[in-house]
Amino acid sequence: VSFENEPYRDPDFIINHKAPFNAEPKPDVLVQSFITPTEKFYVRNHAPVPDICPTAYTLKIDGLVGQPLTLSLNDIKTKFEKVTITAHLQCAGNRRTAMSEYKKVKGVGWGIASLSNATWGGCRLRDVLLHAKIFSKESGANHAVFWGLDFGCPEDNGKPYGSSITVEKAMDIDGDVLLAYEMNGETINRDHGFPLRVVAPGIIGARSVKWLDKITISPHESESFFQRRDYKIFHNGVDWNNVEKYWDKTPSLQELSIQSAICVPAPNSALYLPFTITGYATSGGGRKIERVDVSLDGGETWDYAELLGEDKGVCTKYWGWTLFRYTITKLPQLEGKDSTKIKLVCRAWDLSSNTQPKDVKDIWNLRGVMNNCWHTVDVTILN
Ligand code: MTE
Ligand code: MO
Repeated sequence: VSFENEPYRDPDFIINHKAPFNAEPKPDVLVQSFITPTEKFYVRNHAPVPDICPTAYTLKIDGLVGQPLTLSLNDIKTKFEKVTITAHLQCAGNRRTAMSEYKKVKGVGWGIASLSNATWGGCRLRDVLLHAKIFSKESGANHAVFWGLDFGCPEDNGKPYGSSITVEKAMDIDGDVLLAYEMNGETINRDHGFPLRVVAPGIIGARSVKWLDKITISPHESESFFQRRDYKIFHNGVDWNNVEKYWDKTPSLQELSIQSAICVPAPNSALYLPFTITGYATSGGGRKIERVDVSLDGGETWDYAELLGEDKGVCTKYWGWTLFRYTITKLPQLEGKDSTKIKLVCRAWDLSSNTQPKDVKDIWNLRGVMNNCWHTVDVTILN
């Protein structure tokens, strides 16, 4: 595979892997706006970026449907109602580096910024599947299986990237799964799936297949490596010698869990009062973030942060992220001293009262996925 025809990228990205390209924005840049500018939106590729001619492009729909379809880009844009939603995408590998620091895991290292928030324009997957006369669940129509056009994924013997979601999610009128051709009001760019990608909000980024080639309605999950082997939380006794035994027994990840992180200040900063903590909070399944707690003493005592922006537009669920802010004006233990070291912590709560686990050791897993433990930042406060 050749990486000679990759698109232009923001020089400010933190590059975690060059080819295939995997990059995240700097944490302070990430929380500068509710909508992430497209050039700052994290990129997670498994192969070279395909260069697709939009006029020759077609989307195929087959499997358990009464009317298999081949649709042009123009068909997608004109035959189906256009909807725009705000949704964040988050890689299941977000915060993997921190999990690996506790005990080594395998996978591309990610800091705290392999998630971003955008507006997406496209048609509903539901409308396309209704047009294709999708069979009932009783006939075995259980999974919507997606294949991309990015041939050359080394993990899967050079096959393109693929994965699947349930038909229940795909057909849920409040599920808001889109076939998106616009991102932040513009034609979606090459890194993010031009000319058409799935946006499956509320579930791990891995299911939002880019450069969408084909949708098959199937009784079974995708056969792809990325559905059957990867993106699973194995229990902590699973290692590289016995993992094969657990591949089929361990469910593939769908909905995201609850997550938050402090993006400003950076770890080990030295700061004067007053200063402001800024971060993000998200949950899976479109569950609203009800509350973010901030601690200045490593989690002994907590206070509520101020929440910013929950613009859910036409959706009934909260697919977008929530930013939070907390300003520290006084610190009693600083009195009479030149400086003091403190441990900042955040943890979010969603409308089901889910909250984040304290320790990474309790959720450690072989692939380093879904690290959502309390996020801590050590800083020094100067007088
Ligand atoms: N789709 C294809 N075709 N190829 C890929 O490598 N990566 C997936 C998903 N869809 C991927 C893909 C993963 S793991 C994530 S987290 C998201 O795309 C990232 O989307 P983004 O690059 O637009 O941020
Ligand atoms: Mo991902």
